[in-house]
Amino acid sequence: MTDESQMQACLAKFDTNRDGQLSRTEFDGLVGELLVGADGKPFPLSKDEVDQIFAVFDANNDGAIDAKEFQVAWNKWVEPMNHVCCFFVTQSFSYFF
Ligand SMILES: [Ca+2]
Ligand SMILES: [Ca+2]
Repeated sequence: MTDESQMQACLAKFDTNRDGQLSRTEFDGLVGELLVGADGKPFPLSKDEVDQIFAVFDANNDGAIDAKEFQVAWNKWVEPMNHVCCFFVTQSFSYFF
């Protein structure tokens, strides 16, 4: 899997209404699954902290993260956590294929 297809898979997984971008609500799902500690439990982030992370992703401040913004943020700081993402993408894909 290339980095790009991994990114697309992550975006597609959390884009529950399939409009090609992540709303703040959909982002909650991503944070809850992506940002997990070594023990597999989600980091205890407050709503304000998630709001801040969302704001970092949502570069143009329109309240949604489109594929381009997602890619930028991905390259910046999701990729370093690749192992985590790789793990859950593989896990969820194994349900479908
Ligand atoms: Ca969406
Ligand atoms: Ca945006």
